[in-house]
Amino acid sequence: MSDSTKPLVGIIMGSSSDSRIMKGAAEILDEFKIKHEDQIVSAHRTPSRLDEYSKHAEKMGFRVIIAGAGGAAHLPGMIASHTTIPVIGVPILVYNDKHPRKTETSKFSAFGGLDSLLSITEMPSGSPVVSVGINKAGNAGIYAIKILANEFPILKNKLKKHKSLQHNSIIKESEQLKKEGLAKFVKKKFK
Ligand code: RP5
Repeated sequence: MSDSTKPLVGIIMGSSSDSRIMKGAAEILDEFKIKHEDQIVSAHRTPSRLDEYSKHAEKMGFRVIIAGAGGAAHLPGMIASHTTIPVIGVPILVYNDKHPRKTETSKFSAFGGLDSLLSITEMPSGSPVVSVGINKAGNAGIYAIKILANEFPILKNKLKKHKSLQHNSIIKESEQLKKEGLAKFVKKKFK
């Protein structure tokens, strides 16, 4: 890539609670050796940072922003409304579990992440945000690489290799299943 010292992707999340999910995006970008900068930007706790971060992202020359948030999940949409950089939203299911008084019922969002998914995808006309599935930060990483591949053709080959590895691993599993039979395969694989 043209300048490997500069991050091409900005990863942001609403809270440290989201970091265990958002690391999925970082892992795939690392695998493809794509530099990213990671920050916490809370749309409701640090609202002034929305504008600041958007300006920072443009100054840094990020090509894509991956933004994860749980609950009302306004971070991806708010960032998208501040910048022309494409934003990929990651709706997050884990909710509030870093708080000391958490209970099993307060740990997860009341709507199982659907609240965040709808909040991200239902941005009003004129300020679009794309979204991956709930907690699918890795997919956001792959999608970001696909966007970058338009500019950096070397990534197209890497993505093709990634696809062929997926293909081969399924073929291998299928051969194992065929050889062992379903009952034995399940017992061994999911013990
Ligand atoms: C959202 O609220 C964050 O994105 C997070 O998913 C959720 C809970 O945050 P904490 O209260 O754990 O910081 O803004």
